[in-house]
Amino acid sequence: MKNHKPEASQGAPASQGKKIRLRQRGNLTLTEGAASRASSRLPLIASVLPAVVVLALSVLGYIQSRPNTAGVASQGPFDGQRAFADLRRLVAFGPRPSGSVALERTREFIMAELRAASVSFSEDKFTAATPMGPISMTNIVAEIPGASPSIVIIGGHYDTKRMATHFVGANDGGSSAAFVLELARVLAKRHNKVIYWLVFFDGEEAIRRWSATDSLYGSRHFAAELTTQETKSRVEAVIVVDMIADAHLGIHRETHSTPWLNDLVFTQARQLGYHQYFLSSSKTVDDDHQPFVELGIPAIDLIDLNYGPLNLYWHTRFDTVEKCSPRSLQVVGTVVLRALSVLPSVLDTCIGTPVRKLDPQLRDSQSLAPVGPVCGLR
Ligand code: 1BN
Ligand code: ZN
Repeated sequence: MKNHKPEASQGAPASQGKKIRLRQRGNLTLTEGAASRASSRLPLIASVLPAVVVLALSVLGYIQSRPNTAGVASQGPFDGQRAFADLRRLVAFGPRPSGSVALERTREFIMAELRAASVSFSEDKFTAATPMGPISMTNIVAEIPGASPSIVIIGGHYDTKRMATHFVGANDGGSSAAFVLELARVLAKRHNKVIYWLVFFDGEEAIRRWSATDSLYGSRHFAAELTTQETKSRVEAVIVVDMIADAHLGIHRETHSTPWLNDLVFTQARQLGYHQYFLSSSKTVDDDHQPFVELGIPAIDLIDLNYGPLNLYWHTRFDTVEKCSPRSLQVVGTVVLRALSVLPSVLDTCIGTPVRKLDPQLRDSQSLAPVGPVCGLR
């Protein structure tokens, strides 16, 4: 009788078992031997799968974190290269946690630069109650005169996170301080419609673990002091920058930030053609703007929350100068300066001086915030 062997089994050694048909998919037929070989590979596949997934995510993360501001042309008075030179000098002080000698040296550097730019400033010293006990902290508050009594605050932190590793915070702590310093130089050379306070916040970082009481020491102290002063009612807006030198820049709309300020800044960015750096999606984070939001003062946080492949450079020893770019500082500087130039007219048109003068309580209400269509911002 003719032997009708399944094709798949032809030529297979007899030791590989009975040639019975086990599974057939299309033209493919598996023998018992082939099935057992396949099932013996399962543990192997299971063991390499996580590595493959990690590799794929890393490649994806790497692709998404490649520098994207390289082609940005220098424009306007904000000098990204000069800010970047400051960032390098800040990093050269090494790790700069609150209360450290390195942060004291950093403060001296910032104050010397402010003096050189003929910007007057004061030191706002306080003792923070932290999980490591009391720590002396100092906000630096520079003031640039303006024609009206209104005040606009631009701030960022200059401390770096206390870490077991050598963490120099080029982006996280370096970029914000360098940015505020460069902005002070630019604004000091102008005749301004409003008063600017440029604030270098100490103690943004948690001493142990981020919580409502272990974080934002400098901005919480500053905001608390502000409530006791007549000046509070004159603070029209607060712009906070954080981690804005990432060579792959991507700033989301931060959801605790005041909506009309987000609209204002992101509209200016869009008009400059910076959609790829100022993104349309949102993220939420607590940062130095939060204490002002809680006081009812319009505030925005411009922060890049994706730093390196899978955010690997954030709060690690990889947060170094090479991961940062002068072009990214340039982009944010140009956008912020444009936003500042339209801000006084937006405040006059949309909130209106008479309302503020009549009822300061009303002024603090978010309902009196400018709304996009009224102000032509959308
Ligand atoms: C920003 C820089 N932050 C800390 N260093 C604030 C933050 C808190 C960012 C939690 C992400 C998560
Ligand atoms: Zn940080």
